[in-house]
Amino acid sequence: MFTQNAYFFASVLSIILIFSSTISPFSNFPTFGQAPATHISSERYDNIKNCTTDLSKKPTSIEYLTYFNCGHVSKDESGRTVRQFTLIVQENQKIPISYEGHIFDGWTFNGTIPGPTIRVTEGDLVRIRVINSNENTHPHSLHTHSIHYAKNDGVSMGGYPGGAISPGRSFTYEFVAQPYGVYPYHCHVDPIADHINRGLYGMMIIDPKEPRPQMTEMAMLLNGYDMDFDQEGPTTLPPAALFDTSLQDDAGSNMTAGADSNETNTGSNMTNMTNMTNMTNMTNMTNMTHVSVPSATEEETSVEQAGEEERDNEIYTVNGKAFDYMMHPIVLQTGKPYRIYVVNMLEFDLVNSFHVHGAMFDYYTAGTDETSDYNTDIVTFSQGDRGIMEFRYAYPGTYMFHAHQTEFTDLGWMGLFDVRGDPVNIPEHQGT
Ligand SMILES: [Cu+2]
Repeated sequence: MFTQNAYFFASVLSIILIFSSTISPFSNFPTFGQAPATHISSERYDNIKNCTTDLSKKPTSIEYLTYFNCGHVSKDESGRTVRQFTLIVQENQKIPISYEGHIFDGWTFNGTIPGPTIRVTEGDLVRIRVINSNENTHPHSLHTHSIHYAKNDGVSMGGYPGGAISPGRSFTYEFVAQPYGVYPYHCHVDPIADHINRGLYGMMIIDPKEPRPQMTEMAMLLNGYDMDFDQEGPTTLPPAALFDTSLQDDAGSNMTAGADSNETNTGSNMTNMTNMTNMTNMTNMTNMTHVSVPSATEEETSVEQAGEEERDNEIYTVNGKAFDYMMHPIVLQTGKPYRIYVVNMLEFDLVNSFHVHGAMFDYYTAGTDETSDYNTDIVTFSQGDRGIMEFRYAYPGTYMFHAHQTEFTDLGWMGLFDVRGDPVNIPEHQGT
């Protein structure tokens, strides 16, 4: 089974590679950032981008890797390319997120977590119609990162109708795609963390008008699942009374009150540990910088922080399903350049990362520049961070890629590259 799937995926990638090689004239096309002699047509560009012809497909997490939805394409009166997308929000979706039977009670854009990768070109007029299904019980919205009018921002501040679409209603967001880069999109209805955790997010790629150097491309969206929803609900300011300095003499009992009656024993232990750790750190700082030891107020703040840290995930993935690319290694060829668009939509955990074994990659933060920021084998993301990785392998073999947080790796965020071919010499700083 494992071998069959690996070969199946290899054959799919081979087809992509063969297809890519058939458009060889493109290899002589001016490289990204240089002025072209002729302008590429949007049809030809969409071919190069590997745009899907099946816009209604629900890609599996394996297919998601190379599933690029470029919308229904037309031209307006001025000749501008118009791309139209439809995203249908459905709640109560049973999403398999592991090979061990874990089913997530998710909310989806078009039936998958993550939602489809939306791919457009800088300067396109983009229309995204979001339909909130009749049977849903929550309002939803679509917030895309990048530049647009406030009315198309998908937030309710300001009273814009696109900020909260009621069940049974729809709204069409419209903007001119700019600037080029890789972006997250997600629902922005409160409590936002819950609407994100439930699965309402995806990736949007705005390609530059002049294509990037051609190579095989993949999309990888990093996410997690808080499966028990134990912390769902709004996050609010702690009661002001907790921070009333007149109560400092009674700090111990205030802390108990601040911990709330529903604190578990585990929570209390964590709180104590946090306080101890903070005390130790602060004491060290005191020695170095002569700042005062923490006051009772500061300790109470750490109580609240400890409470926040209880919001976390049970499963972590790339493209939605734990260990999927361990079960189905991604077949690569030595010496060939690859590009991965990566977006971190992890909620609750503040930091995620992407580490590649056996190769170095050029990294383009947010994908908004034609020159890479650095060459590395690990990149760290906070929530919503994203970028582009470009790399080649010198030697054949099986290589891991995974979060460098061991916990995330153990809980699903790990995959394999199955690199084939003869060893090749990759110049220093390799890149692509
Ligand atoms: Cu929502």
